[in-house]
Amino acid sequence: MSKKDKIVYQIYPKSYQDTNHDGWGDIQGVISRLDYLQELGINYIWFNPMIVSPQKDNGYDVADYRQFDPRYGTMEDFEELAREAKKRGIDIMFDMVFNHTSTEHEWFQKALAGDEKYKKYYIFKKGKAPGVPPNNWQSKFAGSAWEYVEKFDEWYLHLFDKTQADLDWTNPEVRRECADIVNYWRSKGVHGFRFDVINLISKKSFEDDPNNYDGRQFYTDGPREHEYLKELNLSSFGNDPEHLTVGEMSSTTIENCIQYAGDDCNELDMVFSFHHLKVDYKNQMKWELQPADFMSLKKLFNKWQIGMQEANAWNALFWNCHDQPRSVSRFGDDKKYRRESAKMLAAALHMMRGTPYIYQGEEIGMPNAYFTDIHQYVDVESINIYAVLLQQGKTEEEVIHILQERSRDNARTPMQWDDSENGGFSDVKPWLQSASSYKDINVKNELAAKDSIFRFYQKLIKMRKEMPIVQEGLFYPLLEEDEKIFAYERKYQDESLICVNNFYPETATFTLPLEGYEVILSNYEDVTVSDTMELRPYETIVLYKK
Ligand code: TEU
Ligand code: CA
Repeated sequence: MSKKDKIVYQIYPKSYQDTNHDGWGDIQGVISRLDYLQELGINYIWFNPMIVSPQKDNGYDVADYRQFDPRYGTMEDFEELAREAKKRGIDIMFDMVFNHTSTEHEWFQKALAGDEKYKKYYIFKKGKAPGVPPNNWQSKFAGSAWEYVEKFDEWYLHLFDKTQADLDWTNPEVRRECADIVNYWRSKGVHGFRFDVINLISKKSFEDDPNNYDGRQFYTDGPREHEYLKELNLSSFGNDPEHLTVGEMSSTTIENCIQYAGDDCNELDMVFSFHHLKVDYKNQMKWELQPADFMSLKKLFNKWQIGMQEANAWNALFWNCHDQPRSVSRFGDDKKYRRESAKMLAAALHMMRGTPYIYQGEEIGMPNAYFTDIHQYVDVESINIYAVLLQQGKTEEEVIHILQERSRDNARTPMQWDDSENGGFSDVKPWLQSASSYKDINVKNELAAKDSIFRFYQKLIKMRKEMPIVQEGLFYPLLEEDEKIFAYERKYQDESLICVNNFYPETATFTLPLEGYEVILSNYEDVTVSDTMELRPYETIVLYKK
C-alpha cells in the first residue's frame, strides 16, 4: 500500500446526489457521479456514515454498524458502487464511529433494560449528589456530558449529544466488537477506514476539570490510546496489505501523532489534526469570531510538517470537511477573488507532504451557505449553541452572524451541480436547503469556465500521482518571517519544488534565489521568474528545478 500517491475525496452522501426524489442523497446518486470523480482524478472516496442511525448527528449516532440506512440504498447498491468505483481506479473508505453509539443501538437498549453485559459496554457512574452529575465535563455540543438514568440512579457519559453514549474501551468485549465491525466491512471489500474522534476512547480518569473547562485533558490522547490502536490494527485492518486508515484526532499533540501515524508504529496510516483550523477562534473559542491569524496558521503548518517528517510520520492534509465552514470563505475571499483564492488555498495544501483530502464542492470553490434564519439550520450543534449564545445575552443578529461563519451546515448544503432547482441535487425539497450561490457556482459552470477551479484541482492531483517529489519530497519552510506569504520547498534527490502563496488580497513581494526554476503551475497568466517577484492578490506559484 502506498498512501503517498493517494488523493481522497470526501463525500457527504446525504448531500451529494438524490436519485429517488426524497430530497436525500443516495448510493445510486454517487454511482451516477463517478465519471465526474474519475475526471477529477481522485483515487479514494471517504464516505460519511450511511448506516442505520436516527440522524440526531447525521449518522455519527450509529444504531446498527452493519446495515445501510435504506434511505441511502441497499447492500446491492453498495456492491455496485464498489464495482463501478474500482473500474475507475477508485477505492472506498468508510467512517467508523467507535467512541460512542446511538442510544437507539441494541447494546444501549439492552443496557437500559438491565442486561449487565451490555451495561458494561458504556460508562455509567453515580452522581456526586442527588441531581448532580459525576463531574463537571461539558459535552462538545453544549451542556453537561452526563445524562441521568432514573432506573439505575446513575449517569452515562456522552462527550457529544445525549443520544451518543460513550463506549467503555476498557472493556475487552467492546474492543472485540469494534474489530469485528471493521472485519465485517473488510469482508465487503472495504480497505479504507476513517476512525471518528478515535483519540477520545481512552479516558484517563473521571475527575472534575479544575479549570472548569470541558474536561478534555482527561479524555484526549488518554493513557491506553496507543495500546487500543495497536490492538485494533492487529485484529483487523492491519491484516490487509492494501489498507488506508486515518484517525480523526481532536485537540491532539505532535508527540501523540508521531505514534498514531508513525511508519513503524502499527497504529494508523495518517492523522487529521485540527490546530490549523482554529486560527480564527478567538481565545480558542469556536463561537468567538476573529479574522484568521495568518502567522499562526503558517507556524502551525511548518511545525506539523517538520515535526511529523522528522519522526517518519504522516499527516492528512485538509482545509475542509463536513464539520468545518468552507475554506474559500474562511481563508480566501469568496467574492472578488473567489477563483484566485480557492486555487491558491488548493496549491498551498496539495504541494505539502501528506495525503490531501478534498471535500465535495471544494473543487468548484463552494462558499459558506450564509443562512439568515435559524430555521434554515439543521445541525444539532448549531441549534444547541444558538440557544446558549442567546441566553448569554448576544442578539439574534450576532448569533446568526456567528453561525454564518462557523456552523457545520455551511459544509453540508447540497452539492451544486447546475443552476436548476436545488442546484441539480434533487427535484424535491432537500433535507437541508441548498445555498443560494448554486445559481452561479456549480459544476456545470466550473467545467466550462476558462479559469476553472476544477481544472486547477485536476492539475494538482495529476502532479501528486506523477511526481515522486510531491509524494516523497522532504519539506523545508521558506520566508518564515513574511507576513503575507506562505512558502516552502520540497526536495527529492536532485529535484526541488517551491510553492509560494500570497494569502492576501494585496500584492506581496519576496526574494528567493530562483535561477534555473520553471513555473509548473500558477493561478495567473504570464508569470516571469526572477529572484525578486511580486505576487498578485492570492497568487500561487509552483516552481520546479532539476
Ligand atoms: O467530529 C469530532 C469533533 O469533535 C468536531 O469536529 C466537532 O464537530 C466540533 O469540534 C464541534 O465543535 C466527529 C465527526 O466528524 C462529527 O461530524 C461528529 O459530530 C462527531 O465526531 C461525533 O461523532
Ligand atoms: Ca434519495
